[in-house]
Amino acid sequence: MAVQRTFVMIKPDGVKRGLIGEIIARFERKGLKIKALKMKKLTREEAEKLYDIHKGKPFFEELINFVTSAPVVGMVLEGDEAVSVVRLMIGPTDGRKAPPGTIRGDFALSIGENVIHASDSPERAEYEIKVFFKDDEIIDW
Ligand code: YYY
Ligand code: MG
Repeated sequence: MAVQRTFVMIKPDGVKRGLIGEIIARFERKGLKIKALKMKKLTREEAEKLYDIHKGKPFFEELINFVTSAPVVGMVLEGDEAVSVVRLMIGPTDGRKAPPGTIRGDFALSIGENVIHASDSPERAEYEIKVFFKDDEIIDW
């Protein structure tokens, strides 16, 4: 068993559309453990840190403007193979191509406004968790 932590963030479109409960419920029902949970409005600096690997890409400015436009809800989820399990549950980046049953497949019809972010590796998860959470906001239970 490889217990991992991953970072998930409900983006401004998910928050504005009232999908916070629906999305958290899916992760809880799956059996993932919520170790941290926080709503906040990202500063530009935090958003650029979270998405540093995309700096210089054509969609970068639009992405940063979007994720700082309204509050987001971040969480740390823990479980066996949590990184790949959560990526499977959210589906591919483009909501139009994401299969039904995935979060993006069920709720997104766009590539830019695709409801949710999740880390793509355990290393990225640890980096992104540090950008969003202070150490004492992560509960050991
Ligand atoms: O990890 P994931 O969110 O599925 O996709 P990434 O390739 O890491 O891109 C991050 C973020 O950037 C994506 O969720 C939407 C936005 N984006 C975009 O607006 N247009 C693209 N062609 C690619 C990504
Ligand atoms: Mg990504």
